[in-house]
Amino acid sequence: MKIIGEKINGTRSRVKKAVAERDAAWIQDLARRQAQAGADWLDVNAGTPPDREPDDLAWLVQTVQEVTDVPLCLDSANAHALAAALPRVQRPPLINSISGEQQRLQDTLPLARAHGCPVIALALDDRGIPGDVAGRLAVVRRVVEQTRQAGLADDQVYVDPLVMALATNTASGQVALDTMRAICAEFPAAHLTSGLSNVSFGLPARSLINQAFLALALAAGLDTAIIDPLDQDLRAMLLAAELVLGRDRHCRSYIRAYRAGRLGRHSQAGQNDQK
Ligand code: THG
Repeated sequence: MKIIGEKINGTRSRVKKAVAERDAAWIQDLARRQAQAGADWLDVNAGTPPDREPDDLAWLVQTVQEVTDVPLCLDSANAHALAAALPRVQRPPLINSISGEQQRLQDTLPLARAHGCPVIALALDDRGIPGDVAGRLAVVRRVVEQTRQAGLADDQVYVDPLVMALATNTASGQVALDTMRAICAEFPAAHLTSGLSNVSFGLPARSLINQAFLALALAAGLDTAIIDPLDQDLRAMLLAAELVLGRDRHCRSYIRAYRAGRLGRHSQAGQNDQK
């Protein structure tokens, strides 16, 4: 599975402060740590009002690129912010995101095409986020029709079924998982991504919930996720789940992580077992 590092997100109060104060060193440390932890992309989300967002996102892009070569995932619903950021990116970014919202499709899809970027496509439209699988699938069908018309191959599209908090609706995990399976079956060439940590908002011991959801989502076809790459327990679960699903040839990644002491307290237990 590919990892999009979630931590540079202006909805987090510490990040919001760093963006407001143009605290480059603090942002760069967060970028470096996620890159070192193996993130495949770094999400950058300014989280500021629409009038500030173009400047703030452009600043984030430049700041992060000064310390890492990891490509960016430009996280904004605002086409003006994306347009300000895109000329500054050094490597093709992932655009996060388009959706079935008419205006957003009209404004953002041409940007993706002009810059040759893959896009994340959300299962929501002008009427909101459909509550059931059939509704989400119908939205995704319409969006994929548009991405195809714009000349984007399906493997340039990362479909996001949208993961909502379990704390507000205990069916939201199941709806997301069923939507993943349906999308996988209908659009086998498209990628499947998710903001995984959304599922645990408002609940205690969040990492545990994220871990359970990650294992189930991998089985449902998830191949990319927006996660905290610094969460060691989550990373250990990812290695174990991929191994169980037969996606780790010769168990190589799992064993390498074990030898490097990256399986946390479980590696200790393992050593004791062998005595
Ligand atoms: N889909 C897509 N993009 C997305 C989301 C999605 N971008 C934003 C969000 N959802 C994914 N990113 C986050 C980032 C942080 C958290 C959750 C999702 C989060 N942070 C904790 C907090 O702020 O309390 C903990 C942060 C910390 O201290 O590390 O929960 O669904 N396409």
